[in-house]
Amino acid sequence: MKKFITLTSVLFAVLAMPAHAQFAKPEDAVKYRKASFTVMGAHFGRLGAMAGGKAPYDAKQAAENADVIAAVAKLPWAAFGEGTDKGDTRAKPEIWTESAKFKDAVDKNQAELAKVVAAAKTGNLDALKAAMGPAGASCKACHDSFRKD
Ligand code: ASC
Repeated sequence: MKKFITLTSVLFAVLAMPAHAQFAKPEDAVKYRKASFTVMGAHFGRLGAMAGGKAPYDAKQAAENADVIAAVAKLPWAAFGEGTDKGDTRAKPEIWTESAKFKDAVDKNQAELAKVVAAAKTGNLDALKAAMGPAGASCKACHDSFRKD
């Protein structure tokens, strides 16, 4: 029982840690979020190619790209913790000085990407096309406000 209580308190302590504590160093968080944006962009781009007629529409591939986006789109946001505004990053200071606005932009992006994921899984190209525009716009809105050129 005592061991259980100890284990439980360790688990709660870990869950309660600020996000940045999940990374040994701020540079690791920066690398991690950039890597996750790269993966997200690659798979969003593949869906974009299909939606835009630059690649043949393949419902199975669309669903597979959507699965990757569903998993990866959640990842970068925990990697904007304290001390991660420096180094090899295009993150603008506004991410931290206007954090409510940043959170809104992130929430909007998550919501639009969830629609893309759902649309990609319908097997219907028109549904995918309809979801891609607003999702791309929500990527761009965040880049315009919170990413250096
Ligand atoms: C992409 C990608 C982005 C978005 C953005 C939309 O394919 O990598 O970051 O679309 O360019 O405006």
